[in-house]
Amino acid sequence: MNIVRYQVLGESGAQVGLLTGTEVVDLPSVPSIAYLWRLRLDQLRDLLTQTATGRSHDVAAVAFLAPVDETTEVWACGVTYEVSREARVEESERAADVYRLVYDAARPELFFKSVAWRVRGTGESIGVRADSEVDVPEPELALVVNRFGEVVGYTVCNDVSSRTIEGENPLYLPQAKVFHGACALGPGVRPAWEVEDPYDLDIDLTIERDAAVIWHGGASTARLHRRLDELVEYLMRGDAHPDGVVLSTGTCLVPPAPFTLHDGDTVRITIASVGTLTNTVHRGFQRVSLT
Ligand code: DO4
Ligand code: MG
Repeated sequence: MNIVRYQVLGESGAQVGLLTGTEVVDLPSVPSIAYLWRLRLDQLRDLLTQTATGRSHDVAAVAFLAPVDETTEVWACGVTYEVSREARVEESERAADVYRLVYDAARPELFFKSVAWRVRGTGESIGVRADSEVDVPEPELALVVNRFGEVVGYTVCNDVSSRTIEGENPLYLPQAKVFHGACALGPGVRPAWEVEDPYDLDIDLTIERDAAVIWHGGASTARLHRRLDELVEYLMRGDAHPDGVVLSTGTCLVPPAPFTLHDGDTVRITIASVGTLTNTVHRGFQRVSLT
C-alpha cells in the first residue's frame, strides 16, 4: 500500500488516497497529505486501516502528484555514503577536506532542499541549471517524519544537483541544490510498518537518452554510514516541523564526471519496497503556471 496525492484526470484539485496494485482509493476525510503527518504513528496506522474510503480509480485515470503539500518542507543529508564523499572530494580540489571531515563528524550535513509547492512528482519534469555544465541526479531514500519526529513512511527522492557549482566552492551549496525543478519525490509514501528493514533496500538508477540506457547503477542502503534515527534527531533538535518533514538521506550513486544530464533524458529511480520515481530532464528555466 502507498499513500498517494493525485488528481483524477479531467477533474481539478488534489486528493489523498491509497494505492494498492493498480487501484487508487480516495480517503474523503483526509483534506491534505500534511494532515496525516500531524498524527502520531499509531493514529496514522489506525486511520489508514479503519477510515471509510470513497471512489476508486484505475491508475490510468489519475496523475500522481508529489506526496508533499501545505507547509511540509524537504530537507536532505549530505555525504552519508562513502561514494558521495569520494565524488565530492574529486570534484572540489580546493575544499576536499570539508567532505572528508563531515563524513566522520558527529554532526551530519543537513541542508534545506525545497518547499512543498516546488517539488515535482513522478511523470513531471526535473530541471538542470542553464549556468551549470555538470549536472546529476541523486537517487535517495527519503524519510517521511511526522511532527513528533517519528518516521511514518518512506519515499523516493531525486536530489538533482549541479556538480559544477558545488565543486567550485562549498558555500555555493544552496545554488547547487535549490533551483527550479531540483527536487522530485514519489510516487507515493510507503507506510513505515510495511518496510521490513530500511537498512537493506536496493537502489537502482537508470538514465535513458534517445530511448537507450546511457547510465545505470545499483547500490543499497546497507552502505549508509549513519543511523536514520540519528539523522532525524539532528533535524528535529533545533527546529519544529508542525506539518511533518521529508528528510532525504543522501546519495549512494553518483554518475562519474564527465557524465552530465541532457535536456530530454529520462531518469528512473527504483527503491525496493518503496517505489519507482520517473522524471524527464528540462535544461534551463521553464515557467510554471501558478494558480
Ligand atoms: O555536500 C554536499 C551534498 C551531498 C549530497 O547531496 C549527498 O551526499 O547526497
Ligand atoms: Mg544528495
